[in-house]
Amino acid sequence: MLSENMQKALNNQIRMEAESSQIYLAMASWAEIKGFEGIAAFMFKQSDEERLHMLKLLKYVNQRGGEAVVSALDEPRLDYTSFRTLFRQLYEHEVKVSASINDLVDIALSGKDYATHNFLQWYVSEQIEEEATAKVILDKIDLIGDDKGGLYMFDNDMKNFTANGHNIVQ
Ligand code: OFO
Repeated sequence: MLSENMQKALNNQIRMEAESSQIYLAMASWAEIKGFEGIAAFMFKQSDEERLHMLKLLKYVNQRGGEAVVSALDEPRLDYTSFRTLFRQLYEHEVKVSASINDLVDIALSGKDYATHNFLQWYVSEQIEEEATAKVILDKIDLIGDDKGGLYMFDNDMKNFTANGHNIVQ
């Protein structure tokens, strides 16, 4: 059985993952409108993954005798000035998610909830990967700047990257 405290924290994370999915979806739609198919494909896929992160948590809460909450979400407020600003926000968002997962681990440990601690290890590893991916992409886009040719090639790279799975981080 989950403690009240743990359940509340997990429910907050459910909301955070759902909002992550919305953020990626908004970014995907923007990139699609701009004609950047590769970036859009990457963002659509990330959005789906975040939804799965949300579902995994929701099912865990219910499975442990708790009650998962499906709450209203904030509309993503993003700065679409450039791809650089977009990817910077993405990276910063993932860093925020990692901090939130770490807080959950803390709560699990201090409440001696070893089952939840064990469950959360999947998220800890996932966040290492997601943060690293976002950082590599951000570094690449920082190099390209606003060069149109560079962006076109980057979009193509993203297309292959999404089609071949996540192996941009070596
Ligand atoms: Fe990328 O955030 Fe989920 O875990």
